[in-house]
Amino acid sequence: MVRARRQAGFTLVELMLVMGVLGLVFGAMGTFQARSQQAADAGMARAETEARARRVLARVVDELSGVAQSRLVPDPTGLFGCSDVRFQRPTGVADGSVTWSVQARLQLVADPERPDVRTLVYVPNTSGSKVIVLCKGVTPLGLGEQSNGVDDDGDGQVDEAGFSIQRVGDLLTIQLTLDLPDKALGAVAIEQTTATVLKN
Ligand SMILES: [Ca+2]
Ligand SMILES: [Ca+2]
Repeated sequence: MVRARRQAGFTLVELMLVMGVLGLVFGAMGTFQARSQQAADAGMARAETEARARRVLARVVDELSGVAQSRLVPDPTGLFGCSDVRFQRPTGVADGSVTWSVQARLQLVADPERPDVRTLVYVPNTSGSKVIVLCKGVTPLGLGEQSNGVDDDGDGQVDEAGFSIQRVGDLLTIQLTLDLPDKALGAVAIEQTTATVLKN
């Protein structure tokens, strides 16, 4: 008896199955690559925002360098912190007394292009008109904070703004919360904190 030889090649059904499997494999690979790229973009955006926040805080600390407690107005003590301070830096000594700079200011102002965030500005002379933008994208409230009269994030400040200064003793704690440039990436905001010591 002669056994019928199987015809070489694939049947149409086999080809369709193979194509279906390949489609699933390539689809999964595409999804994986897209998610990997999205995660990489989100990580990069976060790192850039954190670096920006650190640079701004370093500038703020630099501006507040040497400031005496009595030259910081209002005194940012208490539970609510402060996001608008005026201050004077020491400039030297004359006739045995410390001389002070003109009054400067750090404050949050509205951003006409983005009403959901604030802009942190430095005013070198409150009697002048010069205004230096330190950064945009400051959130109205600190990360994890809600406007409810409660310290939601447990940092010792109640309903603090995205830029907030608080004094405890001679230690000045400064917080900055920035909105990420692309909310589509998933994360919402990052917060950085630094501290500096006031002079007596
Ligand atoms: Ca808080
Ligand atoms: Ca709150």
